[in-house]
Amino acid sequence: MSQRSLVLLKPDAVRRGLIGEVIGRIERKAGWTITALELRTLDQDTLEQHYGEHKGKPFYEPLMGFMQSGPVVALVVEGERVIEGLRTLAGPTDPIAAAPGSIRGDFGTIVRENLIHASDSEESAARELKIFFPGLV
Ligand code: IDP
Ligand code: MG
Repeated sequence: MSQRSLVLLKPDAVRRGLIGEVIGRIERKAGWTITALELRTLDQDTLEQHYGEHKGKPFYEPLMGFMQSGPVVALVVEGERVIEGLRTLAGPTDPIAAAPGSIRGDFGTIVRENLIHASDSEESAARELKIFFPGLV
């Protein structure tokens, strides 16, 4: 089942020079294709739409600040079971709990600065793709 997912390489990944490393892992998955890619600095409005489900939680405001602390790489990835597959590639939210071999497990230590966002369901993907790539057909 071919799907589309919205991926963000967070400001920590960009700052640390890990764009190539992370995108390389995505590219090496057979049959997955990057169909849009852009380096951009996110504004508050975009982030409120993207992370609206977390509004009011203790980590929300620091997350907003962090996500605006530098540019992110936003990309669209298409392919077989790409939503589930990217979540596996990323690892769980807490990088210390994430297995070595996953992106968060290999490179992260701080929950907030966990390098990557990937849509968690088809519904989220559709919603997030509209926010970041509204021109996509
Ligand atoms: P996810 O990115 O694995 O889907 P979510 O629960 O949707 O995780 O949280 C969104 C983002 O908010 C996380 O990726 C992480 O950057 C941050 N975050 C989530 N929980 C915490 C927390 O307990 N402390 C600090 N930051 C958090
Ligand atoms: Mg999430």
